[in-house]
Amino acid sequence: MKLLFLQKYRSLLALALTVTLTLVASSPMVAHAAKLNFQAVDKNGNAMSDVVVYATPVGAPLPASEKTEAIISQNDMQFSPYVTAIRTGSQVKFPNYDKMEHHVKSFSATKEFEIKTYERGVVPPPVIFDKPGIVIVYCLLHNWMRAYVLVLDTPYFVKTDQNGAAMLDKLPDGNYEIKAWHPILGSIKPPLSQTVKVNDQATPVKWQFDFVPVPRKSKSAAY
Ligand SMILES: [Cu+2]
Repeated sequence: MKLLFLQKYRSLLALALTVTLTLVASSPMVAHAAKLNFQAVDKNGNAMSDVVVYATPVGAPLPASEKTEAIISQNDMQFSPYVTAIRTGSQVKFPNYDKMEHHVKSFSATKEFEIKTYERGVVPPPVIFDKPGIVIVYCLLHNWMRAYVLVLDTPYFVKTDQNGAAMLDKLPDGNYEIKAWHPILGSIKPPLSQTVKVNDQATPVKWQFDFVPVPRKSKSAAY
């Protein structure tokens, strides 16, 4: 009887075993990791880019810090990218790819620094951001130039694209406090916040801000 059972279902068992092994082989290091999709819109319901969405585990420790590096270059008389999120302790390089000189300066309490006038092709020593918070970066020679650095204790962050969309994956199972920040909020207004239980839901977590972002200042607008 047992033999008959095995013969009958042998192919089915083989298939099940294959599926199981495939799942095991493709599993990440953590027990289970999920992803979350986000959608950010402004007061009128239009997509908002440059929104940093970041997740902090509730009742669970943050993973060990790892040093990362980011680049904010000077291109076409602007900082690029406009918004950068990094983890506390990370360093940022400010290479100048313009024909003009630039003079980079932050007055922010989170990280005050100055890179005095430097020309094309120069990559000054990186700036280390050792405290969480918001840093506004200026160029003292070109008053429209501005970049934002959001320094975060959590490694789980992402920035929305032109469609207002973003995705966080590799999130360990659990509850997260999720926040959404945009440069218009600056360091005065708090970011939007909600608590989410992570699962593989297809429906994005939605954020609606109560303003319409003003366009980024540019050289042409400055004269
Ligand atoms: Cu400049």
